[in-house]
Amino acid sequence: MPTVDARPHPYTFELSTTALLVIDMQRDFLEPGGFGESLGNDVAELRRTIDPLAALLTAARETGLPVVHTREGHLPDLSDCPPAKRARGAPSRRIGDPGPNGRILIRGEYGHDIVDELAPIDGEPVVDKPGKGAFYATGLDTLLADRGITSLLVTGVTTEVCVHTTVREANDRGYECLVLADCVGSYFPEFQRVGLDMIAAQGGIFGWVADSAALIAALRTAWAAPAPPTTESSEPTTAPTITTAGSPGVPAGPPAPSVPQPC
Ligand code: TIU
Repeated sequence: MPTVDARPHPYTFELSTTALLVIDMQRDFLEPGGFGESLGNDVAELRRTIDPLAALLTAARETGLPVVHTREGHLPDLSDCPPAKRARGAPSRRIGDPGPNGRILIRGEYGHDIVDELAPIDGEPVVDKPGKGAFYATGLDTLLADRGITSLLVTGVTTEVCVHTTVREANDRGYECLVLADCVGSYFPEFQRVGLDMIAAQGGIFGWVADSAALIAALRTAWAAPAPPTTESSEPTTAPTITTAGSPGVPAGPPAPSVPQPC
């Protein structure tokens, strides 16, 4: 089983019961002219998450780890948007207003979709959610249960809003969560630091925190090829490989046995 150097202590998980969760990596939060900027935020604060998350996505896909994406947004008629959510604050553009990337935070608009660098590939579910938490008013819990997933590798934006809400929801539902510090981002550096501290404090009250490099290293170790055969056989392996940016791939080993881990 992979073990990741994490805080408050190492995180051990089963490959067969773990998924990578990518929360709300949408243009509306990461690019100018969207919801995040309309709230007065500097979107550049979030964009540093894109490269490490792209590398982690590559590793997850090559190891066969399930990947689930989420998007925050609302129906075009705003029937799933609480009036209080739309009315709050003094944004330059409110939810549903027209912007350079289409209507703000509305499903189907260009700004609502995931940034090109992290675009879902065939077979990866995309969960549309009207709230901050990914479990609220979605089928995420059922989707994960159907796949036997009990452990979540959590990434996305923003750390203190949708990531935190989702980790708290997941924790109450019995999921183990490892949050990847360099793959989650906040518009506020102090919220990034404190948000991560709050997850790992008190013995991991909500979960664990690690860097993506540690996770990728653990995945590579878990999937490393078994020792070469001592016979004369020199059959080339056809196993998939795990690669990280700038490093060669390593042959993958067999998947871990499918033993559900306790919640
Ligand atoms: N405003 C803010 O920090 N975040 C959100 O509104 N949504 C998510 O975090 N996805």
